Amino acid sequence: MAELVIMRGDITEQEVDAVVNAANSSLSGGGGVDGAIHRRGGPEILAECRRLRVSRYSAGLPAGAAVATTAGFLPARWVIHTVGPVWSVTEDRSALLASCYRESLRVADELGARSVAFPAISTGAFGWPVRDGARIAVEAVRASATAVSEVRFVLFDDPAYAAFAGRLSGD
Ligand code: AR6
Repeated sequence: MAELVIMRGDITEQEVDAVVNAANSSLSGGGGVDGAIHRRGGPEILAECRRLRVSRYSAGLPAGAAVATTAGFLPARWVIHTVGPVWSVTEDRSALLASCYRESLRVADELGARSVAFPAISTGAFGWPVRDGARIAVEAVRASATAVSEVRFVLFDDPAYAAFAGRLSGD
């Protein structure tokens, strides 16, 4: 089973095999993690995303799915783009959020990645409450049969770090 690690930091600075992008279905960039990855990773990531839109994902990458591209100028080798669900008070979309983590690890296994850094998917622009997002993330990773040896959650602020720390310490 993968070792789970948490840290405060910026996902674009991680020296891991793959970093996960909290993307949207268009794969054309955005704010938050997505904006930072494209800004720092350079144009080759977007160029590959555009090719994916023309080939495999003409209707966009669905929520819960994941796909890899080059990492451009980032220290990682690959970016795995996944689309989290938008938080809803009327509908339980937890399975889609869990699927983001599971599918990203499946893609990582296909690539042969051994270390993967995740942000707290959906907990920014998509509005998911961070403590619940942390619970789903940790449960989904722990339940995945993956060859990845290190899963690193890279948290941008104190509330996100505290949520993941609480979850990992077994509450
Ligand atoms: N490194 C690590 N974590 C970060 C970074 C960073 N550089 N920047 C923000 N976070 P978000 P989402 C945290 O909004 O909720 C984009 O426009 C942030 O504090 O990046 O899945 C996409 O194009 C939060 O805890 O992703 C989509 O349209 C977490 O990362 C939409 O936002 C996720 O915040 C996706 O929204």
